[in-house]
Amino acid sequence: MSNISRRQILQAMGKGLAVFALVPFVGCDDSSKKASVESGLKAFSENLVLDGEVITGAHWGVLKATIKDGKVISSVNALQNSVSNPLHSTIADLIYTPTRIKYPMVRKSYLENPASPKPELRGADEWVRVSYDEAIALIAKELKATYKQKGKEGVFAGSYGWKSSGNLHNSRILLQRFMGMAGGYVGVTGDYSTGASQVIMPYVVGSIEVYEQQTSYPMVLDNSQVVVIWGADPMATLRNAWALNEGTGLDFFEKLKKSDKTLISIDPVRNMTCDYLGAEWIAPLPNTDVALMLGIMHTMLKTNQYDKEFIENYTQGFDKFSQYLLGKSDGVVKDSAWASKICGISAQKIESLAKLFFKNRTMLMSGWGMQRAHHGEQTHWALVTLACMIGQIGLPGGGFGLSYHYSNGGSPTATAPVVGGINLGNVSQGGAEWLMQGSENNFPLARIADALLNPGKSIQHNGKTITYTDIDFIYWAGGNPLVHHQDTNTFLKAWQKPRTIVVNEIYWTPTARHADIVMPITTSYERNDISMSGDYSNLHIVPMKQLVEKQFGAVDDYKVFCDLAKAFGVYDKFSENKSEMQWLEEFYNQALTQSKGLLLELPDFAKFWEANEPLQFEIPAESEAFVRYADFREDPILNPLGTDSGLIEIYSQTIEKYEYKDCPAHPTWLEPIEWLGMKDKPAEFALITSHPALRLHSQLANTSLRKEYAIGDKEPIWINPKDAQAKGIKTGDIVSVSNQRGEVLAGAFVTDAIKPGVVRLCEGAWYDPQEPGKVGSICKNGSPNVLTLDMPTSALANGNIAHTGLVNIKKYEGSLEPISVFTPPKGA
Ligand SMILES: Nc1nc2c(c(=O)[nH]1)N[C@H]1C(S)=C(S)[C@@H](COP(=O)(O)OP(=O)(O)OC[C@H]3O[C@@H](n4cnc5c(=O)[nH]c(N)nc54)[C@H](O)[C@@H]3O)O[C@H]1N2
Ligand SMILES: Nc1nc2c(c(=O)[nH]1)N[C@H]1C(S)=C(S)[C@@H](COP(=O)(O)OP(=O)(O)OC[C@H]3O[C@@H](n4cnc5c(=O)[nH]c(N)nc54)[C@H](O)[C@@H]3O)O[C@H]1N2
Ligand SMILES: [Mo]
Repeated sequence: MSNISRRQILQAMGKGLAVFALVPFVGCDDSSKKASVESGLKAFSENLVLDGEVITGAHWGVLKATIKDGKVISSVNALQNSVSNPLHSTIADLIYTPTRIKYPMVRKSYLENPASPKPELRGADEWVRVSYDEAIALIAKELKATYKQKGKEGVFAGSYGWKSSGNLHNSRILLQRFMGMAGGYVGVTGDYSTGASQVIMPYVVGSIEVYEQQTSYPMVLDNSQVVVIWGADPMATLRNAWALNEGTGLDFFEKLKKSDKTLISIDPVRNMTCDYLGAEWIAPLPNTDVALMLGIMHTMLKTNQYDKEFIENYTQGFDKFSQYLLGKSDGVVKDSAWASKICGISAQKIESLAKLFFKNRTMLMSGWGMQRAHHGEQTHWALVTLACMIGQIGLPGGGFGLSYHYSNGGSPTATAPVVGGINLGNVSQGGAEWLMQGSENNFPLARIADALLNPGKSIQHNGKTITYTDIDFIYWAGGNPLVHHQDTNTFLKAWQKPRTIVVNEIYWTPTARHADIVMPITTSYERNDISMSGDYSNLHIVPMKQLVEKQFGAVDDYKVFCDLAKAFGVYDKFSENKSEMQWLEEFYNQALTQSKGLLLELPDFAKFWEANEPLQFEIPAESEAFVRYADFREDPILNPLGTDSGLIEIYSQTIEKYEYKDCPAHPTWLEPIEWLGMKDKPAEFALITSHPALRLHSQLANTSLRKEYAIGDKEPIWINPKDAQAKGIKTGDIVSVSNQRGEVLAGAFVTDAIKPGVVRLCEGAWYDPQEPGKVGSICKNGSPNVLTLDMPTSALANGNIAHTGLVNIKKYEGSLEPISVFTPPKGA
């Protein structure tokens, strides 16, 4: 790897290509062929490598693919990381899997009569192959019909999802760019990841906090004495990042493991990270962390072991909050004994944590699973308040961090120019004003089923009223809502409401199977792109050269939307008449221009592209020494936070004014709708639906990695030995997991790495109904969202509550049908 500073770059360009046999690209349309000639790029740029190594990238890393006779045979990390990532090996599987969608397909009843397309047959109907041109014409015709009947309020293009990395082939942005130019659309606000936290944090600390640079990993290594990993599993979740993963987070945790710091993991599951670090495992009942934190804070208050100066100078509202802690406002003293009864951790332990945190330089690193829960806003608010009492926010290695486990949030930022990317189009240049209007009916993403089912209904959201529109046309590109959304059976009903559903997909995912029109999309290895590594570090600019020919009839999302744009007369605006390579050159040139101001010498685009190597940038000492909130701590008057008071708000007067019953004005313990401590439990076990270590959500489920975790060809469910014994369940048994919302089959994994009373079934298992198309069918593969609740966290954030919910579990004695979701559906 070449560290791009000054002259080294030119040397780096000389190292190079182990290239080989080349053939011209196929599948580009005429304009792009002409354009690539015009742009004057050399053979490497215009031809595929048939034998050799090519650099590319994905959410899971910067990768080097080995190609033989025009086929990818293996892929490995292209960077030098100390911790390996099993996801790196998946490129060949992803290209050649039999789950690929080969050609444009239309659901039979839809093709027969698009005006009355029998939406109840989605997921059950046969598929009919149509030509690419027919598919484009059909989508265009029906979209125009919907615009005419329902206006832009009838068209949904929120299309949430993790798609593939790459700054041009960004399916969701391409979709919305097209829709904005074609006539407008209803979109969404927020996301599934941090739905609660990103809405409450601006009231508390003045920024969304969850996607921001953390006190750097080096500062933690140098200064923290106690590191608490609170509801996070970074050794699993740092295998992926939003752009290309530079792997620095996993490397950091390896160093942390070797350090002599006190490491604690607070999680109902003894997760991968806890095991890897050999950390102390403290296991609260799911959804009870707020009670645990209140118990710790009450102890600190009572023993007078908290930082009064910090509270005084940097926060506001502690007086009201302390009244609550002491029970003066509600008659309930939040002492360690009270907390212990709720969270299941001994009072003694709670008290010892209070002391440990206060006496040592302590970093509280929190994951997001615990805010993906009923009243999830409270969890991080309570955590920040605890960090305020400890008083180390803004000190090296102290305070709290909400993104150490995600996209390498503690990776220091390099001095790097930033590569451009495709955007929604220029709204200010007239003629596209609907892009602005398109947003007025946006609703919080996780309310999608509610929105589809209840047009005209108004909900409260973050101090505003939002009214759902009557959605009749859905276009999804780059996400898997049939798998990612909570309460699949309610979602299936909602999914029957629109007249038309178009899905751009690479694979026959559950979502593609439940669409009307499916467009076959290329993997990111079948197109040219560019990206950067490091969501926070900007560590590399990475060329993503096409590895292999487009498979079957697969096309790029870009081409689909170019052709739809033609049908709507907005092609010039949409494409700016640029070819793929011209876009990439333009994005790269944005970085090139910036690089001058940074006194960096970058190669021109052609040289960069031909070099087939990531450009790496240097990390300056001041980035290594970054301490979040240091400037605020230094001078809260000169550097106020973006909150109402400029201080950390432990009590929010704005939230008080909203008068939401489910989101009071200071961190509060509120019982979740379903939890282990409730009276009259509707089911016996708490269900946790963590992010899977060997997938990215539902992505990679169709690779050979599945063999490493599937049990009885199903998603594994973790269950404690005590519970397993009581139910007569052994590892390897097929179990039925059910509640009032649905039933799934899963493969039992009996382990003491989970707290008794709790089971874990990871999100992302492909929904595989025993009776396709039937609402309420058993899922043969164990998709956890069949069991989760589709309710908002509160009226403040309306986030999803995927980690809240109870289930029953028993050995399955019925007949077993083979898994079918990895075989293309009938007609395909
Ligand atoms: N129970 C439960 N549910 C959860 C969660 C949980 O913790 N528990 N977590 C939630 C969270 S945080 C998230 S982020 C969501 C994730 O939900 P999603 O982001 O929807 O999940 P993915 O499996 O990444 O889906 C991405 C899809 O895009 C497709 N794709 C990839 N590249 C391209 C491309 O270039 N073009 C097109 N057209 N398609 C492409 C992939 O094949 C895949 O089907 O799930 C949420 N759901
Ligand atoms: N390998 C891999 N990496 C990923 C992803 C993936 O799918 N696979 N997804 C990416 C995305 S989009 C996101 S949003 C992030 C997700 O990152 P997170 O949201 O942090 O991940 P989760 O697995 O949902 O939850 C983390 C931990 O919280 C624990 N937990 C659940 N409920 C509770 C609780 O009530 N209290 C406590 N203390 N702990 C609890 C779980 O057991 C789990 O170990 O990861 C990203 N990275
Ligand atoms: Mo996420």
